[in-house]
Amino acid sequence: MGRFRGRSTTVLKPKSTHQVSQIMKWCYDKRIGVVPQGGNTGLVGGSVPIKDEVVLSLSNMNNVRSFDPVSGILVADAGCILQSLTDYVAPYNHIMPIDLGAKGSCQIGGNVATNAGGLRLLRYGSLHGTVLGLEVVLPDGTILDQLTTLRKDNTGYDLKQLFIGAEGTLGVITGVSILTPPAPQASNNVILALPSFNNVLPLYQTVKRRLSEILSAFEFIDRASYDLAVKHGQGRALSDDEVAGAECFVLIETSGGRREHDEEKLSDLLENLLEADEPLVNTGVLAQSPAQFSSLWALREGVPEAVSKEGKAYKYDISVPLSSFKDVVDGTREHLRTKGLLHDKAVKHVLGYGHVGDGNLHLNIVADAYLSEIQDALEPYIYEVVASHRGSVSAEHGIGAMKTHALHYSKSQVSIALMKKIKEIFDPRGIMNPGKVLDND
Ligand code: 2HG
Ligand code: ZN
Repeated sequence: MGRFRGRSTTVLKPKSTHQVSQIMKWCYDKRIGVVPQGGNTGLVGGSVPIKDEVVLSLSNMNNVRSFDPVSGILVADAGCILQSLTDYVAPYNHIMPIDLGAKGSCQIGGNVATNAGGLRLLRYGSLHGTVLGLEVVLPDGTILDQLTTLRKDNTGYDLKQLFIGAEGTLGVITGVSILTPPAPQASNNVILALPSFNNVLPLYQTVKRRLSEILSAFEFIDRASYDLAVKHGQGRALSDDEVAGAECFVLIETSGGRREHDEEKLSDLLENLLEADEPLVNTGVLAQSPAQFSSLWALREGVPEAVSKEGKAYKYDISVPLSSFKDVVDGTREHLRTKGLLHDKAVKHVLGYGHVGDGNLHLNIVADAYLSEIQDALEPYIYEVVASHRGSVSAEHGIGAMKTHALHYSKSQVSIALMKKIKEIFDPRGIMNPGKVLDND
């Protein structure tokens, strides 16, 4: 993101849990701040030292420890790259329960530490459900071995949940045990062009009903996001004629057990949508080959990349009721316009896209440069809008360094006080990823 900077002089790259433990013990004794770092692909500055902390990179811990093809349980070092784990389990006909655009460089430990959501959450649920066990090095060097491979373990407090989404503020995740689902026998996708945002919700209802168990993703891309993705070469799904009159797009993926059955369901759906008296969609393009399947996904996954190529991005990753997605995006654009900030030298685009199925909207404001006027116009404006919907200021990217001041919009004072007590128990010297998630005060 290029938004967060510190003055770290040292990066340590341990090769074993024992070495991580020795490093943490040393830093604990000397009260040295430590920032655990995975693939460094986060969007909220969670893996960036903001003062003079030591960076503890997990990159050299990248071995699979075990895989059981019967249960699908994978145990891996935290530094394993997500794509390499996907490749590892593929010959056994399994997939990772998580998939995201950063798969080629993000690491499983970072995924778990940030409770990354991604594109498969609709189908496989969050990491709070699929992670079975963790190995964590605590700030004083103690190794907490909870690397169980049991599907069921109901013996008291489930401590591992505290580290999932703690963004490295309670300890360093060094190993992960995770349940991988069987690979679907058939996957397909379709992109639909919609004349109006108002059709997204009825479409979602129809699609859920008609595709039922084979629906695995339902992603939303507004027109501005689509145009930007195409402009920056992130795939071209539809012809000019097909996109004419489209206010937004929806990408649907199916994953099921029998190709003919799934394809029949998907083409029936498409036929039904296009032939309805008042069609919810203008047009739809069904992937006809694995290459087309990938290029439809590339269009959706490529939106953040297109945003980075276009300018400096202010990213808000929020949960609000589905019905308000468009109002939030349009409202932000209007707000910036009334502040006189919507022009070529300030804000160039306001985009909305994201995981409709999860109620998660990515609101990206693309500007020419990071400017304090823009920042002040966006915050607390956006957080107040989110709070008015009782939404979340971070649906999937986390709090990191970016949103510590905004935590209270989504968490009550009672919750924050308890979080601080938990932090104090695990990290009494405040050396674990200081200044992230919770304010230092
Ligand atoms: C996505 O869904 C990611 O593409 C990134 O969560 C979203 O960059 C963003 O705002
Ligand atoms: Zn996302």
